[in-house]
Amino acid sequence: MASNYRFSFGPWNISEGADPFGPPVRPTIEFGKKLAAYKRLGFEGVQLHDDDAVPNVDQKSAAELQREAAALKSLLEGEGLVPEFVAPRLWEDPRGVDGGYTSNDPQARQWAIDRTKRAIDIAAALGTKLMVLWLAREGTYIRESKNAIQAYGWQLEAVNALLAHHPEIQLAIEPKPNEPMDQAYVPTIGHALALAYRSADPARVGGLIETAHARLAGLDPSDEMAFALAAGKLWSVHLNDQNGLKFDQDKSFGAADLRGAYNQVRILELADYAGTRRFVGLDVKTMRTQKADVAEKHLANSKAIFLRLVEKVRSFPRQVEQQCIAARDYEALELAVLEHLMGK
Ligand code: GLO
Ligand code: MG
Repeated sequence: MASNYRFSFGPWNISEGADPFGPPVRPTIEFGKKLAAYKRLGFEGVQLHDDDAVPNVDQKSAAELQREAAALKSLLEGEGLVPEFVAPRLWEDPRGVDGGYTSNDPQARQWAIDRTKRAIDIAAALGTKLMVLWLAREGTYIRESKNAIQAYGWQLEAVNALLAHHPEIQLAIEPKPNEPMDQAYVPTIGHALALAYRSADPARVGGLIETAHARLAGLDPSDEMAFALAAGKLWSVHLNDQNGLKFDQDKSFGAADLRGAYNQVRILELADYAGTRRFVGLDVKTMRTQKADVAEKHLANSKAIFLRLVEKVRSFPRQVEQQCIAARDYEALELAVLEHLMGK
């Protein structure tokens, strides 16, 4: 039944390999060609930035947004694909240089809200209710540059304005503690859900947990997921991996910490996440060294590892778990887990 899971990724997960120290190393693959990869790799869900769905969002009229989003909707339907969510890409626009919703510049704040409303219109035209807010530049490089109390207020105002814009839109906040900013205002799912509960409609604000982001916050991704799951607010995941505290690596799922990956799968299994029909998103990055003709392996491998780990979770001997817990013999439980993972 492992095939119950639905998988998704975004077009940015097939990339040219540029990094802050060097140019692209692989040719650009046009969006239409990327769509073919979804089927080939067994993915059903397409995660979209607003400008992945409709290029040059800011320059388009409302009618153009509708028309282009409707065209994409038919294209996806024709391919048997489902748009999972739309995310406003505020961080690439010069107006969002110092944040959008929390910029000190009132014009920039207004632009950020207006741009996100356009992204909501795109989501509605595509037929998805889910919007992901990765609050990339909502934070500071130096603490003295903003009034953080005021910034939290502005963030709440923005969330409420977005909820008011469309009665059905659901906002999944994707926390990340740093990068590009030194310090982000919503570093963990706890911060995200506090914002949700303070909003005008808490039922429509939840979260998306990314493995690497939790690790960068020094937290365990499966516990972050559990916190959201306990509140019925884990609306998507970005599974990947992270080798310690450094830049956001987006490594293939399980590549750095297999046991941590096992525990993320375990928590999703305990919550019957597959039964919710929500997607398992893989926000993984191709290694820069990977040649163009084998540059999709990070997606294929991450999905394969996920499914192998589903089998591992399901085949773990329950009576051993119960006996060890009853005896409070966690050393024995730990060995049993390690042996199970090693295939004994
Ligand atoms: C970057 C984020 C990014 C978002 C995506 C959707 O660190 O993980 O990939 O998930 O832009 O908003
Ligand atoms: Mg992500």
